[in-house]
Amino acid sequence: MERAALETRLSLEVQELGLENFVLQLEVDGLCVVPPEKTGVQPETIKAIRDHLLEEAEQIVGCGFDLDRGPDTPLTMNPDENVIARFSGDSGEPTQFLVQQLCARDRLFRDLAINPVGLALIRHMIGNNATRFSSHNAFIKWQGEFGYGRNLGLHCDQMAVPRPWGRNALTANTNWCLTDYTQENGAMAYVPGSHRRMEPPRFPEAVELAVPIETPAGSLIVFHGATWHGAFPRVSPGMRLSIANYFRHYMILPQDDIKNLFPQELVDDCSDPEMFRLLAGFVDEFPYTQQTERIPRFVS
Ligand SMILES: O=C(O)CCC(=O)C(=O)O
Ligand SMILES: [Fe+2]
Repeated sequence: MERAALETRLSLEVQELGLENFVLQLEVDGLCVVPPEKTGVQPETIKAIRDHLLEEAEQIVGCGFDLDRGPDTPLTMNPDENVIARFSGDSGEPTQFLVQQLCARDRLFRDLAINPVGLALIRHMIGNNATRFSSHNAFIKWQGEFGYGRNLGLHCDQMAVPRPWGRNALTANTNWCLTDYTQENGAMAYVPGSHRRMEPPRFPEAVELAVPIETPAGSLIVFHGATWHGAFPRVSPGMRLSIANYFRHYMILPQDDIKNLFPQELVDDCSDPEMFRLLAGFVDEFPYTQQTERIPRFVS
C-alpha cells in the first residue's frame, strides 16, 4: 500500500496539533490523557471554570461548596439516585450530582466544548463529518466511602447501542479534570484496551483490571465509547470537579436535545461559532420538524 494512503487516516488537525501519540494511545488503550500544557487551556481558565461551577452548584443546591472542605452543610441523596451503582446491583447514597446543560450557562463552557485538541481526538474516533454533541455535564463530587459501589460503576458509554459494535466509535467522551485526580481523590477508573472487547464490562474481571487515572488538574481525558470506565470513591476530604463533554455519531440519539432547545443566540458568543453550529446539529437535515421533501405541482 502507498504511504500516502495510510497518512490520510490522520486528520490535518491531528497532525497540525501534534497529537499522533495520543491517537496511538486511543487506538491501543481506548483512552488517553492530554496533559494541561498540551490542551491550549490556561491554568487561569481552569480556575475560572472551577469557580463558576462552584457558584452554579451553590445556586442549585442552596449551600456553599469549598474545594478543600466540600459542602458546608451535610447533604443527603436517595440511594436510588445512584444509577450507575444500581446498574451493577449495588445500593448506596451518592455523594455527587451533575450540573447539566453547561453550554447554555456560560461562554467558558462553550469554548471548552469546542476545544480544538479535544475535538481532533474525538473526531478521529467518531468521524470528522459525523461528530455531534451529545451532552455537557459537570460532575460535582465530595467525600464519600461508597462512590459507585464495589464495581466502581464500570460501564461503557455506548452500552445502549445494540451489538455487534464495530471499531468506529458510536460515542466518545472527554473528561476535563478540574481538580487533581488521584485514586483517593476519587479519580476515574478504566480498563486499558477494553474498547477492543466491543462489549460491556464483565465482572469481577473488570474491577480486577481497572486502574486509576492519576493526573493533575487541567488534564483532558479522552476515551472511546466502548472503553470500560467508572470512578473510585473520594475517600479524602474536599471535592473532585470534572466536566464531561460527550459526543456522538450523528446516527445516535443525543442525551441533551441541543439541536431543538439550545438558545441559538448564544452561539455567536464562542471561539468558533461555525464549529459550534455544526456540532450542535443546527445545520442537520435530520430529525426534521416539518415536511421537507419537495411536492409535485399542477402542470399549469
Ligand atoms: O468520573 C466519573 O464519575 C465517571 C464519568 C463518566 O462515566 C463519563 O463521563 O462518562
Ligand atoms: Fe461514562
